[in-house]
Amino acid sequence: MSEVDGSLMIPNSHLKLLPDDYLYHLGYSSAENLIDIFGDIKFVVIGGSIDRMRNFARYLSSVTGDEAVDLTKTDRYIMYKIGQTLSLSHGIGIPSMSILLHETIKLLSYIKATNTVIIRIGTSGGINVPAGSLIITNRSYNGYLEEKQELAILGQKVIRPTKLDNELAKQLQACHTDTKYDAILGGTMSTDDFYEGQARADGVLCEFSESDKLDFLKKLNELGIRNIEMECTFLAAITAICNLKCACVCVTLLDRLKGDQVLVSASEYKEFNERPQRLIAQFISQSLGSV
Ligand code: R2B
Ligand code: URA
Repeated sequence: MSEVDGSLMIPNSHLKLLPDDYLYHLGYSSAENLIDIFGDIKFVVIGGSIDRMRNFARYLSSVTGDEAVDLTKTDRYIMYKIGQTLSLSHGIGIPSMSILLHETIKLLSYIKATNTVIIRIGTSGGINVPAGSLIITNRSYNGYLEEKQELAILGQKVIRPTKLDNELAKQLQACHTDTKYDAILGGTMSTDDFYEGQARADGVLCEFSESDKLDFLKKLNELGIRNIEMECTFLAAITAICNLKCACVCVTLLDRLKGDQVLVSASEYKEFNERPQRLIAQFISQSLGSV
């Protein structure tokens, strides 16, 4: 297997010792004929919310004409198959999303998938951009402003680089046609907390001043960071190791230089959530040659 031929790389040699691998949170086993069910998958689109990913499945189905088939087997994550695309929910934050990614990437390896693209569509807090902007991540930072993903493993800090496919990011940006808002390539900071970790002063705890907060948010701006969310670093790190192309496209719900509270109306929230979906449906249908 090599990077050049688009094969997946799963570095864990222990997996070869398993007679069967039960993907517990997805509810599928390698003992099943996964190729019959998932064999043609080329795109995996993931997002935090169940409703968003169900809506995306239905929307993509309306664009490509492929039926949206509900393949959900557990109460943890939803899974729809729409032709060659899987639409999966991942919950909030890296601990929830990482489980989904481990099991989904193993599933892709069991069907011998090649050249698969994984795209996260989500929401985020913007930095110096109008609410409703689309940010396509080109650099993925953790809360220490490093392009790294950290995890405690066997009592040790394991650090992995975060790397995204900038060609894919540019291809996605080229799919943007709506003139009402911009699709911007920019840095994304991922945090393990929505409140203090994202420099919010409206949580239960807050030990920094308003001016410390603004200094930090301005520092993000100077680094080219355009949004803050809670998953991108792990996505970028694991997909780089496994030789999977990945992208992260998030709509901003507010400009964090102007405040902490997310105050978008229900109708605005719905329309903002549809923005990444429209971009990705356009990209997938273009890639499949169905438009
Ligand atoms: C963006 O929105 C969620 C928190 O509200 C989280 O999943 C994220 O990354
Ligand atoms: N999601 C986040 O993680 N942060 C925000 O500010 C908004 C949505």
